Amino acid sequence: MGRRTNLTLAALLLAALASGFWSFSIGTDWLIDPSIIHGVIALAILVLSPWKSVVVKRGLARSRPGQVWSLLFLVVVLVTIISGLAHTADWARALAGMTMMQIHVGAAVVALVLGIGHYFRHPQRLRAPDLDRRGFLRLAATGGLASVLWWGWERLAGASRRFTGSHEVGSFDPSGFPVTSWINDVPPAMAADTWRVEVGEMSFTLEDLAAMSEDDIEATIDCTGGWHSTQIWRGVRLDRLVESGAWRSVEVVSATGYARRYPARDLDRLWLAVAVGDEPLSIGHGFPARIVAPERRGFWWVKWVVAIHPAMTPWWVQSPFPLT
Ligand code: HEM
Ligand code: HEM
Ligand SMILES: Nc1nc2c(c(=O)[nH]1)N[C@H]1C(S)=C(S)[C@@H](COP(=O)(O)O)O[C@H]1N2
Ligand SMILES: [Mo]
Repeated sequence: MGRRTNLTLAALLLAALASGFWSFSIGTDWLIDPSIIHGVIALAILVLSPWKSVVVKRGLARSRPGQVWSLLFLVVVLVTIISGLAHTADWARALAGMTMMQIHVGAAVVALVLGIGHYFRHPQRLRAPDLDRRGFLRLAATGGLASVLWWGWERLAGASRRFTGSHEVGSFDPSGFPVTSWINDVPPAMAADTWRVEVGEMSFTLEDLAAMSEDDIEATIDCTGGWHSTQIWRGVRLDRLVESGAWRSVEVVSATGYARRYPARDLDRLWLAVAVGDEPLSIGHGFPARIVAPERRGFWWVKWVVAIHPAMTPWWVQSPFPLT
């Protein structure tokens, strides 16, 4: 009995991690929201807690070395679940200088490490009868209960969110949305008159870009930190800036070294923006120029752009999430 509970928990934890990163990576609305799948999987862990608590009591009854780690694991899993629920209910956007989402993902990654240790201290094997009819009925009941819990939580606490799970802030107010970095980039101050952006063999000044800007783009920036904001941006579409060629991708590089690579076929859906809501970009929001990438999550919206390199490299030759 306990073995089956433990194995189901192992599967749920891995599925929660996978669906969490999945919902982090999407920028377009799909038929099924990964954030819903993620929520149901996560709540299924709670559904199993009465059974798991029997295992825990039995384990703790025989004192063994290393149990402190199991208890730490328990605490970290609880922090992960509670911070997830707190994000959904919008209890607090930030705690101790971190957003609720940062706490959530940070705790989930620590839980993965502790969980691997826990598994190797308590290895469990799948046996053929686990996959019989009763096993499936049990799984279905767990999934059903978790779905009902998810639905109830959504009605009770779920503040209105985008399909990514993000909350709206300061739309159409160019100073109303947060200045955010992926990890620890500090806004670099750049002089408007000496700044240049290198695009392949060419180079443009801020004045050039302002003169070439013809598009007003209404687009939603949706940070994986858990907020989104819709603004009117102005800039130059990248397919008008980049010399045409048989490129496979373009890499956009920031003054800080932060960079992302996009498929060349997306150049007509990406802008180098110099203004938001009729005002120049503030330093924090990417002055002199930043990428506006509708349908892509915030980490694609490279700020403080200094170079755009067309290349023959496929766009996916990069880490799925930035590393700096
Ligand atoms: C041990 C792994 C994890 C557990 C147990 C877990 C648990 C939870 C829970 C309980 C919620 C609230 C669900 C709801 O209100 O419907 C949630 C929401 C969320 N989690 Fe996780 N999580 C885990 C890992 C991750 C990871 C690795 C990421 C991202 C990389 C992530 C991203 C999110 C997001 C974006 C939401 C908001 C979804 C929404 O509001 O609809 N989670 N998580
Ligand atoms: C939500 C995830 C989990 C939490 C919070 C958790 C927590 C705990 C705690 C606090 C104990 C008691 C202390 C100890 O004996 O080490 C324990 C025992 C145990 N856990 Fe976990 N665990 C989880 C998932 C798993 C998984 C995925 C497995 C294996 C696949 C597993 C296998 C075991 C076993 C075999 C015991 C010992 C039972 C006994 O000695 O009778 N647990 N767990
Ligand atoms: N150079 C650089 N660009 C960056 C980042 C960064 O850390 N460095 N963070 C990205 C992330 S994660 C987001 S959500 C947006 C935030 O843009 P904002 O500060 O204008 O809200 O910028 C993106 N562009
Ligand atoms: Mo972000």
